[in-house]
Amino acid sequence: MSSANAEQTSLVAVVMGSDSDLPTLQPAIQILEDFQIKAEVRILSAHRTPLEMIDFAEKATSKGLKVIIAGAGGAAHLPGMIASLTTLPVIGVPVKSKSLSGVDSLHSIVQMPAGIPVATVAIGGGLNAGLLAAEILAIFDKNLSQKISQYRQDLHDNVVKKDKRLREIESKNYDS
Ligand code: RP5
Repeated sequence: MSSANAEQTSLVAVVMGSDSDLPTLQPAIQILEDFQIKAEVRILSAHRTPLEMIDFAEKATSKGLKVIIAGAGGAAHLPGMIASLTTLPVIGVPVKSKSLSGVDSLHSIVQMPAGIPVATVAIGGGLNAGLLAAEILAIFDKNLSQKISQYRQDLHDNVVKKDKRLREIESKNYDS
């Protein structure tokens, strides 16, 4: 990270209920870094450290955060509780759980009461959460918007390349 970047205010927070959620959130952290968006990363549990979670959410706007990504598994109350404490957009990431494969996390995060929204991505959807946060910031940042367009172009070109190769060598010889 450059020293200029180190001095920037974090625009996005990536918070998770447990360090066991980190592998799910890491793609969000990485894509934000790739787009040179400074992010604050925290472990804050709605159940184990509720007061720290409240303190974080109540100060989020005043310290300059614009979007919060919150990942949790199981009962997964973290995204919804943070959303109840701030008007910043909250993106919820359901973490795949051991007992119910993350369906519990998904249902918990997505079923918010009217008035307190959480934008919920797929189970394990850390990457899309990071991209969605970048897209929100890009509404007012042309340079960032161009980077996201380039990312989409690269996705497109990659599929076209794979399609070309598949047609050239036939499916039985295709090794993805
Ligand atoms: C949730 O409980 C966390 O978000 C995590 O997904 C789950 C399990 O936590 P650990 O027991 O692995 O710390 O609060």
